[in-house]
Amino acid sequence: MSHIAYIGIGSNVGNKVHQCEQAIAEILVVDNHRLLAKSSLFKTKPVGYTDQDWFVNGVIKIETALEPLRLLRELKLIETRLGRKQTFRYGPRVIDLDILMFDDRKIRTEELQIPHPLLHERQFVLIPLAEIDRNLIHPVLKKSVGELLDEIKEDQGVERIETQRA
Ligand code: PH2
Ligand code: MG
Ligand code: MG
Repeated sequence: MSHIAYIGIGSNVGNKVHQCEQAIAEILVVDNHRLLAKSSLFKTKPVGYTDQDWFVNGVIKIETALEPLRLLRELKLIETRLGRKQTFRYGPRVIDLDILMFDDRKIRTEELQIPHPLLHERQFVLIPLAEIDRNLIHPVLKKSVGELLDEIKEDQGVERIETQRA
């Protein structure tokens, strides 16, 4: 069985763009993973804990044969390989790989929450996600990514990085 997963990518320590690109490359060498779409990368203001450096964020859409928990474990392995150390919640990270959506599954366990529970509040997720799939429906909120984005009134500080191919 193959599945569709959207993965959020973020970095705010070291060579941020390079680490995001490296993480994408590593995700794609996992068996049976196929890239379906890749957003631009964005320079984004930190959300949650604000006393830290700005982030680079992006989103990819992949086809995967893995079940969500297996995919999560692969992503954790890649985070560790790229040098992520445990800090504090919302704190600085070399790389962060989050499963944003997985088919139209709803999962709420200690280890894994899908859709990502903060996705709808965060322009650094919704803007790249909308670039890929503005009509994607959030299976819990039953609204499209475009609608969720339009509901956020404030500017959270998300700027497309211009030096890349669209
Ligand atoms: N990740 C967080 C907390 N805050 N802010 C931005 N701009 N980008 C992130 O990826 C991010 C964040 C926790 O995962
Ligand atoms: Mg995260
Ligand atoms: Mg994470």
